[in-house]
Amino acid sequence: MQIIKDRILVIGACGQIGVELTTELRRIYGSENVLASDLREEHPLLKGTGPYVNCDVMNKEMLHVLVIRHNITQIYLLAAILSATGEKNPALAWHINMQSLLNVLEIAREEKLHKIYWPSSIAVFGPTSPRTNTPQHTIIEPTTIYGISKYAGERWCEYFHAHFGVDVRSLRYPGLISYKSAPGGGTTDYAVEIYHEALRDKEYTSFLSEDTYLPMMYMPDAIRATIELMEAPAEKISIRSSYNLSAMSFSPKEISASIQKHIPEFTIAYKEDFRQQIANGWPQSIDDSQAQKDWNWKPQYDLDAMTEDMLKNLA
Ligand code: VAH
Repeated sequence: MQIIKDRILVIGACGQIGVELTTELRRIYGSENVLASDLREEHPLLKGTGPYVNCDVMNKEMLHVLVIRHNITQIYLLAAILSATGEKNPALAWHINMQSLLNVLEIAREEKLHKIYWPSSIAVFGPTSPRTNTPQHTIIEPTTIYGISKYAGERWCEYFHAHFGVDVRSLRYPGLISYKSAPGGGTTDYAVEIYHEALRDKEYTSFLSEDTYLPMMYMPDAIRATIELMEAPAEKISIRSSYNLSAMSFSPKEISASIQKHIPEFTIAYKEDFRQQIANGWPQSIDDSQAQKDWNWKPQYDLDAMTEDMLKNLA
């Protein structure tokens, strides 16, 4: 039997997740088997590490030609407008977040692609969802356009799997923290900015109040979770909308205390902006027992381990 080598297309490869996921996929599958793409020009950390093309995921015909020409068997769709940016242009956020997914799901169906990955977010939950240990199945009434588009996208993923057998898999990422690439206009971006400014200015003004608890995860854990989900046998996957995923929860006050263990003179101030309202509607912690059960999910980084690694790599 001829083993078909997986050939992966990463859409949104220059974003906060895309840069690190593309690098890890190239390490696992071989650089020549992972085609990175984005609207933007190639991220410096990707230059010279494998094939790159400009791709507008909103142009379905062009994307379809790209998939056929490069014998693509898997697509990771990471392009999206995030929560804070989305609230500034709801119609555009809805259009981009939904049409990009529908374009990819249709092509996956037509070309019988092997697997699709599409990220959802804890932003699908709203103020009427239980706020602590938010379950996999519960009341879901998102109040941001980003959350609405991610929830609608989850329903489309489940539909394409049930009706057309598309093997699409998804994770409800918490806020993700990384040092390699900038975050993309989210409400949890404070948890990345704070490390940069702690090192540069020894101070940071948080746009979320000191006791705003949010589910968070260090990028290495998020990348590993994505790969472990995608490599799990199909029969282990019981959730075809999107899996709850969790590692830790912390507040601006707690992350500051963690930083002060390394930079004692660091100080934080608070000046809430419109993103406080978004954060108030999100869970404070997530129950990811279904991911633990189905494909043995287990995080490795807690707040202090993340802080140590972030400050070491940013310094
Ligand atoms: C955002 N970073 O803030 C994203 C994420 C849970 C937050 O979805 O919009």
